[in-house]
Amino acid sequence: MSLLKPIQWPTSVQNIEAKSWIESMVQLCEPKNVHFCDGSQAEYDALCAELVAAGTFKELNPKLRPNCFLAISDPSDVARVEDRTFICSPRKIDAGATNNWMAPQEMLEVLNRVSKGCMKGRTLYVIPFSMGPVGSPLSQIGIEISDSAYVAVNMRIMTRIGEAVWKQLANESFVKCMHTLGAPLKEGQKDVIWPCNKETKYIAHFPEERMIWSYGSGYGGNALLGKKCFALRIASTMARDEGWLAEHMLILGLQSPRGEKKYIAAALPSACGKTNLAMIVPPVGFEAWKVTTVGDDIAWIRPGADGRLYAINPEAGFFGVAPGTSKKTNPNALQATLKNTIFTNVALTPEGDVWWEGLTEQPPQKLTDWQGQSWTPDCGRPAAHPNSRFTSPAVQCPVIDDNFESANGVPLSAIIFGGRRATTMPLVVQSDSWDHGVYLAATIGSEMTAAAFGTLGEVRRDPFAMLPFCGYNMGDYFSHWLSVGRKLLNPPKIFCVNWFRKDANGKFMWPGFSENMRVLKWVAERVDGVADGAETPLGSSPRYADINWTGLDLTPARYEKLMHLDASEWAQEFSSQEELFVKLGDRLPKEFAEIKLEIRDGFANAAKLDQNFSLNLQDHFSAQLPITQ
Ligand code: SAT
Ligand code: MN
Repeated sequence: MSLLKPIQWPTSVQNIEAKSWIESMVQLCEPKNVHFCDGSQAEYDALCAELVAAGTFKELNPKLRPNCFLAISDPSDVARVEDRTFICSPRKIDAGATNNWMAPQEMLEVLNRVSKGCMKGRTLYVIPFSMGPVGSPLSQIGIEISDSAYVAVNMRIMTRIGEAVWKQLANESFVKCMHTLGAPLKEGQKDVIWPCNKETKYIAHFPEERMIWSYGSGYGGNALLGKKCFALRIASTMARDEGWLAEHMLILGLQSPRGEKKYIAAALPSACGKTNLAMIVPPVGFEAWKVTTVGDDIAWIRPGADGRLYAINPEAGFFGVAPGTSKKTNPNALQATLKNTIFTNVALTPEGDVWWEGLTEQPPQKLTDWQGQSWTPDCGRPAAHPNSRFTSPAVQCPVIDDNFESANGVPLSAIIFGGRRATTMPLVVQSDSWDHGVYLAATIGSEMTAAAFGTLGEVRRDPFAMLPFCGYNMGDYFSHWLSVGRKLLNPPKIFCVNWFRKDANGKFMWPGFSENMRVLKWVAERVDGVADGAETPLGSSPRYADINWTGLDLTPARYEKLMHLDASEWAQEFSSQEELFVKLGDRLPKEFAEIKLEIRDGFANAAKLDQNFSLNLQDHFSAQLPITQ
């Protein structure tokens, strides 16, 4: 069936490939209207007003939160759906053992079938966007087609959208980002406030065609396709082909009391505090240090002519986890959410403001919870969904870095990798070399969080914090990291951290948040070669005396526990790492076998010094751990 009304092409839309793709999607999806987004404030305001009229948005009290809205999703559509996420490379092996795969042709057949008429009764929005400053050599362009006005307004905060992008498109290729809620409306059918498809969801990636096709969900990374789908899964394959890196990393600027500034990137899994670390407020005793934010989630990183790595944040906004964000944990993020912000799945106060667990020590006496039910502190339910989010413009962050818009990016001095581990992993360790750092990052594990459907708290391997986001074979990804490092004259130093270690009573041993600054200072000083450390089987770690403890009462005994490498925990850790290695098979870089041996020797040497350690390790290395050659 052809569209009744012909498409009214704005004059700025000239790219032939874009036009024919948009045309074909319009034919397939049969929307009621087609709207080309120009990215203007007037358009944003009009779409928000429509969302309010539809009941999807509630306007918050303009005196408390000017130009802010609250959206409540369907209870079944609250997080990324990893089991419905597919990498459709022509060969299964190129998606690798850590990704779901379907043959491109087969997936296209499915998507074409389910998408026939999928936008009936809805408007199809065409959203041209740039990931990174428009025109920067490090930026990339995408066009998202979506039948969700919620997506259109979120994309305006998260990316740079509008006319300038069409101009740029005249001489650039683009990533096709197709999104539908999969919820067509019949003639006269009343819409629901959060349309989605409860039965069928596909988040499909076609790396060869640089295309994404997302069906059935309206939430976060499933629907805002510039984010995980493009900036990580598709971009990681572009990066592999072109010699750069697309990473799940925050970027921060760290200025020492002497006025020297270093940029540090840090990879941590979803909902493990990247936003908090990116905006960290130095604690008592560190007032002369200054931290600025370049990005809180994604870094695109390229080797520069001077042999260093340069990074941009391809995003323009923060899609941050709300619960736990407070004046104490992240005052800068709170400041960023005071205006022009979209909240999703948080609770509503009687005054028309928002609330979430942790925002204040004392919860309000009465709230409307994220499902629209009335809520009191003793009702036994969380008021906000654990994966509830705020979407805020990055420029509203009071400590946004001067180079946030820099076309050339910022030079990286250090890269930090981390996971959420109650046991096993020490507070911080520095790798001995680039290759050793790649190995440590590749073997990281983390407890699962509410950011994805799955078993909360279960430890899984999350290499580079990229497990759900790597668009190709994870073994090839490790090799790519090794090969990028080999070409760098001046590579960043690599560190691993764990803020989440717990004591025997299940209490966090490290205070985290602003106190992480103590670790950042050590990192910066290691980069300069002025801080000491001790050799451990995993790399160098600060001794108690190497950390500045002004203003924090943390005893040497407690520190010892935070840094301790426990032999039996490591026995388990090694076999869990081995499971990942076995899964990756012969795509695992050959270099890893040698690094593994070195680490084993390190543990064996430590064992010589400690009888207890020795017994377990002997067991472990002789029986449980086959060393892959
Ligand atoms: O929903 S998102 O994928 O954007 C958030 C996250 O998991 O980091
Ligand atoms: Mn993330």
